[in-house]
Amino acid sequence: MKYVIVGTAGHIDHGKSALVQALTGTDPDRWEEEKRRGITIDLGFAHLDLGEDLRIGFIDVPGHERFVKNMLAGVGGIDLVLLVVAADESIKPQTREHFDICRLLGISKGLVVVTKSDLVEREILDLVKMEIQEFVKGSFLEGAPVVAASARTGDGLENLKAELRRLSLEVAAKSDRLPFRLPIDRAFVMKGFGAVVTGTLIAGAIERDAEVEVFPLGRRVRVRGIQVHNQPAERATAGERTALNLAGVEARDLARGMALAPPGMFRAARQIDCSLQLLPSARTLKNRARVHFHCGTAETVGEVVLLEARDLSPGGRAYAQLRLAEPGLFLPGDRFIIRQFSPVITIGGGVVLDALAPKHRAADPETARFLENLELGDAAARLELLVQQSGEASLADLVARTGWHTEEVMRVGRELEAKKRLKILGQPPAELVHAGHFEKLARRVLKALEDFHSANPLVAGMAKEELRARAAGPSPEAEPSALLFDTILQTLASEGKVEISGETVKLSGRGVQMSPQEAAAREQISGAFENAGLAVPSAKEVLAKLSIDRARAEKILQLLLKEKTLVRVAEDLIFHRAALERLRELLARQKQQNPKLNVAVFKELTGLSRKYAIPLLEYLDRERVTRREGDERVIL
Ligand SMILES: Nc1nc2c(ncn2[C@@H]2O[C@H](COP(=O)(O)OP(=O)(O)OP(=O)(O)O)[C@@H](O)[C@H]2O)c(=O)[nH]1
Ligand SMILES: [Mg+2]
Repeated sequence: MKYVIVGTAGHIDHGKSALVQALTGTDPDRWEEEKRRGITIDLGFAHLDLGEDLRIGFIDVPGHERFVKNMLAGVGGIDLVLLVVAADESIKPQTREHFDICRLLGISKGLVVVTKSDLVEREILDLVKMEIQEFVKGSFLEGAPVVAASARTGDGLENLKAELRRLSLEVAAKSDRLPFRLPIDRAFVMKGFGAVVTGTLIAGAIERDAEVEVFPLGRRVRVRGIQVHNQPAERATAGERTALNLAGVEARDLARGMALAPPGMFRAARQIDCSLQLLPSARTLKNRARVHFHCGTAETVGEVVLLEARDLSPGGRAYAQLRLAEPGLFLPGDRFIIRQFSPVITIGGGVVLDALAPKHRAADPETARFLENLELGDAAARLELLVQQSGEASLADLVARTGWHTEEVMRVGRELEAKKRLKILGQPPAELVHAGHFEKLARRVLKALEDFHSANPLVAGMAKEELRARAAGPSPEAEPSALLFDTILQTLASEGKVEISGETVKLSGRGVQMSPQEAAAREQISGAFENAGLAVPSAKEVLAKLSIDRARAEKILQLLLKEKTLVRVAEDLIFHRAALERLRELLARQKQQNPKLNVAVFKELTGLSRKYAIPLLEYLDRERVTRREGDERVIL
């Protein structure tokens, strides 16, 4: 069974609802107030089977200018528009406005019905048809059928059904390759079931018992039951009129304008980078103008930040950032409508290019160029632009920003990786890094090491964390992630450019560079401690005997400590490694005779005074050579 969604459009009282009722037998005007006033206020729904293989879901919209916002909540997901024009009135303001909206939303198929054909003479009917043909020239409806019909007499209805069937069979199936998304157009309580929401499923598929996230609430709820076009179902797919019974939420917490999507995948957005189109009938749009924003079933007010010029002329196009008063789930490719703040009329629309962009300032040509590339590029070009813009981006961020499944981001990412445009890091994949960014950081790392070695000839290398901070360049927030930084170091090491030992990194072949005088000092220091055995002199005494200045002497001492030739056991107690090793051997031998010893035995064994013995024993405890037990120690 193929499902197609048909939306009505047209001026108030032109017979939209009567036509839907004549076609389906269902009165789409559900409310008492609608029936009493004889006008449609909110969306109405009805179904029609045209053959065994085709079911049409009608969304009937109000024509009244005050309810265009309700119309906008219904028209977002439609496949076909039924533009209704009354034969006795022809084209009127909301005929134009609704038609503009359909064009701005990129609706690509439809037909025109001249209703109330029973009210006019043949010549008038022909005249109206001609007017309509003129009116739709150059639009998606040029050349579309213009069918005369009467809801009252039934005239023309069979012809209309035949045209509807023909066009419906031409409608391309909506892609279910994108993640599930349902903009909510109604939320209510159903007795015995609880919260129910309805909407046109605009992407993906949803199954019973699935968990979904409600945007912008951020709440997770379970799908307890599904109906597709009023029939119970296990699953709903893109393009279908869908009702979901939700567990874990009250109907009063849900409303039109919210949207459902897979949990944890997307983020509600407030700043929308877009390509904006102004209707020729609109007034010049000024930078920072306030507008009403309609996207999917959502509606809020927003401010337009124009990125190219200070204002946008009627009929013009521009890249812009919309700053919204309330957040919502909007993804690249979504079409939207803007209406003048006051008086409220439709003035334009556009397409979302990026809903997770940073704040832009007005008249920012670089951002405008970026958005142009984003708009015109294919999937690979768009993904590359997003990765390039942030240098490195987590897979999760890219999923939220593109609106694609993780697998799709990875598929396109691998294509780009094969072309050496980016690198995919992590196992499982966690990050995408632009090749240019990677190279820039690698160059910065090498430069930072070069600078470090020149400034610190007596230090073996640079601490990793310091190097990572230096790789960020002037802006600290640009510091590479640990994963990226490690990958850069590994790459440079495998290219033989750097050497990593523990937490220290140095350029290959670089490190400590000493003058002959410094090398001699180093020997002197090392020798002084080694010769002293365990009865070591203070560092101060050793350094005082050197012929080089105090600062350099101190650095050489640090170097010896760092490379562990010398070991600092206490504040002013430094030993040579060899002496400590001999001590360990001594204790190992002692253990054969008696694994226990006290301070007195230790002093006797080593010939040391208390001043050395106590810190050394504590050092041995720390090193787990000995373990203290009361006044004694056990040699381990
Ligand atoms: N004679 C005649 N009257 C019609 C026909 N279709 C609708 N009407 C009448 O026109 C009036 C308006 O019809 P609706 O179907 O409510 O018009 P609508 O376009 O749905 O109006 P809104 O939803 O408020 O925009 C009603 O009184 C209908 O009975 C028709 O084919 N012939
Ligand atoms: Mg109506």
